[in-house]
Amino acid sequence: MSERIGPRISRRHALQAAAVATTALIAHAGPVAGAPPDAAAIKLIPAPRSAQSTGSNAPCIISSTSGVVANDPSLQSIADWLREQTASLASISLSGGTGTGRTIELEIDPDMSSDHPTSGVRADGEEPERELYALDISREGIRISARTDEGVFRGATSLLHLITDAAVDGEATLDACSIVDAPRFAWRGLSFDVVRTFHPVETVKRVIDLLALYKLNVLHLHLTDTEGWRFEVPEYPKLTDVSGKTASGDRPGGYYSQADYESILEHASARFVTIVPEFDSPGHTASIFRAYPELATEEILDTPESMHYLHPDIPGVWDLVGAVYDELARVHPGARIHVGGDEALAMDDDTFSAYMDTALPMARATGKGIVAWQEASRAGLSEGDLMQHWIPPHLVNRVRSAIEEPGESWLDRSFPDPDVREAFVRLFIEAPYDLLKALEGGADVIISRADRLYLDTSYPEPSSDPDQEEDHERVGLPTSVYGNGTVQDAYDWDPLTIEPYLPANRIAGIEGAIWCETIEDERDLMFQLLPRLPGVAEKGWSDLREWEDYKPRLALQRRIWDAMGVNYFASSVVWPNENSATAVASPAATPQE
Ligand code: TNX
Repeated sequence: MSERIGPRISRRHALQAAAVATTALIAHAGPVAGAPPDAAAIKLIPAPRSAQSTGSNAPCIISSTSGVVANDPSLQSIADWLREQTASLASISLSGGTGTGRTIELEIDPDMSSDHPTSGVRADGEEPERELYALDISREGIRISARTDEGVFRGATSLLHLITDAAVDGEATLDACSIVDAPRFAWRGLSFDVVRTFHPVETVKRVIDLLALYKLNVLHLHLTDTEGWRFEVPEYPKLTDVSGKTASGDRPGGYYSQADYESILEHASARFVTIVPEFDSPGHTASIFRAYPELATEEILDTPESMHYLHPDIPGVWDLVGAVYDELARVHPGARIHVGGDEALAMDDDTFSAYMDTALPMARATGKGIVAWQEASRAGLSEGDLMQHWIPPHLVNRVRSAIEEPGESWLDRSFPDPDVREAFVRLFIEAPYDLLKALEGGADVIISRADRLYLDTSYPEPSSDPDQEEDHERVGLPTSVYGNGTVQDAYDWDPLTIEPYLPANRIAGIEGAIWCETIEDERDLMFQLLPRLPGVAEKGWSDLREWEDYKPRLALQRRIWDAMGVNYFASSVVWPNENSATAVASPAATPQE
């Protein structure tokens, strides 16, 4: 692609751009193959849709003499956030007013528009274009403008990265440039399992901080599962009194009180992250029966917990389901709730459909839209619903060849109970039709393909840090479960081509997932999230880039993670060994040193 898709910007921005006679293109809206060799000069993740260098001899110096000012009261909290983050990540304390040095101006510009379209669906129901922003850096100062406060926040995030990257001894020298940027997809999220391991409020907030840092805008909380229940429902106190105390194995349980939950929602909203809560049913519901065994039959309770399910004909089931949906809808300001629907292993098709035929309208009746795992499309999804697509073709093929294999296969060894085995086989054999069923029914699709986007897969590549050997061995599901998972594999794909029958205009967005069977605490969690999470963010935000262009930008991120004090896997694919890792990272010491 030789022609550049140029940004269409407001009159004032156009004048500013025209004033710079020697504008050089340094980043590109299309694949990097068509971009100039220095496209990676703007070291941002996610890569901006367009960026122009506006004179490399006229840098802007940011230091503690610089101030942050906002032209609209709605931007004050963003100005405060930027100052706080610049102090903690770059060790530069900006002043709250104009200061004596260069000023960072935050402004609402209602007329801004651009040629970088954002498609898909937002979790808060707002229009997809609201994250568009412009960031102008010149010798005279810095201006971030956008139509909305959220757009200004995304721009402030870009600036925070640039300052942190360049910070040396309390000063950051930034090259003059002009960025006009907006996401490719509206829904960019992470699904986070807080059941197998209960993660305290502070950990959830740190995950939200990381999402915001990479411009991800959805945190899907998987709040209920076989092992525990994390969300208070006043009419059913035993859900938390009993199942709030349990987790996987002998791990400590826990649940979020209403006050905890409010503070999580507040933290998320200040960072423009929407929480999408999941009540997973009809499978994954053994935690309900530990609290209210009268809602199951003797027959169901006699099966392994992984086979337990909510039966649509049992009296009382719908009172509970309705109460949970109503409470989720009441507490969450977002536009959607997640109804689960995955792996209802012991249900025959008719019972599953009968359950869904009542559950889905009941969830929609709360006034929220719904999201459901892909298996729900077997019962029928409709226009306005979102289907979360997770099963990759290689999993289906593995199951197919195991059935055809003479003698004992991995399936027989993994599922000695023939009923569980049969249910598991059926789940995967039918998976290839789910996408078409969802599209036919009118639902749009969130891409969550396990082989690219499940971040709890063990890293197949070694760590370049010998001290990580034990953690590397212990944490992460085997790659045979979800597929390959090197940091490069997780990056080398394109949302527009990953599913041949999925039209671009039916993609709501993309979502990574982190399940916590092997993750015991925040250290393990961060070890699995980083360094693959920024790749999820770039797939959702940026036009297609190549690994070679991404890798050096990713290598730089460890400076931020060190400043945040979070753990990460020292992938040998990104940092070939400790010495060369230091060589590609910023020459400056980390702000803490
Ligand atoms: C499948 S992915 C699940 C989760 C597990 C994960 C790993 C999906 C929708 N369901 O319940 O945690 O595999 O074992």
